[in-house]
Amino acid sequence: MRSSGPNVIASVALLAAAQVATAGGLAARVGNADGKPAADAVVLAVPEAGVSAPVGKPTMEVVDQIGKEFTPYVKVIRVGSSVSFPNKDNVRHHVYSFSPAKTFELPLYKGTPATPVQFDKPGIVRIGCNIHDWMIGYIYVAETPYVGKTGKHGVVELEGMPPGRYRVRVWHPWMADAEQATESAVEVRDSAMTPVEWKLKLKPELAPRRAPLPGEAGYR
Ligand SMILES: [Cu+2]
Repeated sequence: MRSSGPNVIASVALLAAAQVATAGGLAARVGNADGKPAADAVVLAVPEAGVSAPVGKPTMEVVDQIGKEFTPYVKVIRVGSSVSFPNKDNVRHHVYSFSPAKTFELPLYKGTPATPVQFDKPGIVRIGCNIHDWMIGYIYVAETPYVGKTGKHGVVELEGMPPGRYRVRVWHPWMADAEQATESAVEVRDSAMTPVEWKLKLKPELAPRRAPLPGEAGYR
């Protein structure tokens, strides 16, 4: 009888090589109308027909409350994932959302609520606190595994994308225009980072962050 061992090993090696060779990505740069870097911009790539993307698993995520602010300000999660909202302050918070993508309420609490909140619909969830009006945060529930958030340099890279055509778009909490207006088709190629860039009209946030900085006397 012939052993199948060596053939199996060869197949696995070929498969691994094929996977390495057939991934590309996007190098996204997001700025304001003047081209200054925009942090906290969410960049998404949704595969068009013919691109087989792996189904990502839901994850367990955290949005803290620190210094009477949501941290991070913008959180990106995959649809189906859950978020816990630990309160790291010594005052109580009352976290809520009225957004259609997820309506929920965590009545006044300290510490970590026992049950994380599951986000089962894609969309933008704006979270607030009933006690501290200025506390505003966002959870972007993405329908694609190819998603990321820009850092302070306005840059994010999406990697491990099978080659093909994607609908690519960007969202920012201060964006004046509709998210859908930013969408375009982009071809992702093998072993290459395709550049994409947006200059967004950003209007100032209605409720600017105003928690005291560390070491500063609290204003209330
Ligand atoms: Cu609060």
